[in-house]
Amino acid sequence: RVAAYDRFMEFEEINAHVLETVAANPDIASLVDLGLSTEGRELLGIKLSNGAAGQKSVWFDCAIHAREWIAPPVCLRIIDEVLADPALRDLADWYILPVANPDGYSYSHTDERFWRKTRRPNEGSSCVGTDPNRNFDFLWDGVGDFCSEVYPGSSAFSEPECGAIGNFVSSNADSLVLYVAVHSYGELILYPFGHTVEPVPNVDDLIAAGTASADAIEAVGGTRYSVENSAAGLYFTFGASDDYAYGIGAALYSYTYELSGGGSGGFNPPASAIQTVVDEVWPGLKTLVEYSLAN
Ligand code: 0X9
Ligand code: ZN
Repeated sequence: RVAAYDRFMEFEEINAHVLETVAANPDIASLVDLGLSTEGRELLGIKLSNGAAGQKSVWFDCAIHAREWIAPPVCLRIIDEVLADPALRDLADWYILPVANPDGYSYSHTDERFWRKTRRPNEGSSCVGTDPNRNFDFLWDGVGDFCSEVYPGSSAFSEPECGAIGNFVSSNADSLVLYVAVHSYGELILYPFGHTVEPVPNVDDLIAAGTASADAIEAVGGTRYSVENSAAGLYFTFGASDDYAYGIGAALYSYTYELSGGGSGGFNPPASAIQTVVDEVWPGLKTLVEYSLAN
């Protein structure tokens, strides 16, 4: 069963697709059950591997921000490509989590299209949810308003969705080379850190890999992604997933991809944009994997 790229799939359909993919490709694919979201939805990742021991690994998650619907198709495209090409599986073991915030993603389909956060209630407030991309246990910033779109949560990893990813990343630190969080929007390839513009030790490699990736994207249809330090290119943040993966020393290559925007406000591209976005971003991600494993 091939993923749909002509419409935005709902959460249940994406998980069913993951399960069917694993069932249909038992020699290549296995389920990575990361546990449950606050509302009890399954966090189902997929591992694609040639089965050899001691392989390096790469990780991709999509839609940790609920409203960023253009992201899951990119994760599904990665799965399609890696299933079809044994050479990619010889490069590394691939781990892909298509919907990192399933409660929020579902809510953005049923109730509020532009919902960003998780759906865990905040005690003593009518404002629901935590920004999962401020909830990771790296320089977590404990100050914040429940009602803010970037509320960091009651503690680091208060959100089970973030704890699940964090646990995977920290327990696979030995093999993990590359961490990528796929977001929208802005056509940006962001590298650590979000809390400082001070260059990290391997900043030259991070920029070189990001630039090679941007070149590969541009070669498809002319869209130019810009490669930037998160704090310089965007704004200052604490507790983001990419900074966690880099900051704890798990992934030497760690990025946030901000895909193309669309619709009013940028978070609402039409379904007709999906195919173009996945077609241009896949070569960029493949290039990133190749570069990070070779250097
Ligand atoms: O603010 C975010 O969490 C991300 N942008 S978004 O518009 N998708 O919300 C950017 C995160 C970039 N990474 C770090 N700042 N560490
Ligand atoms: Zn986002």
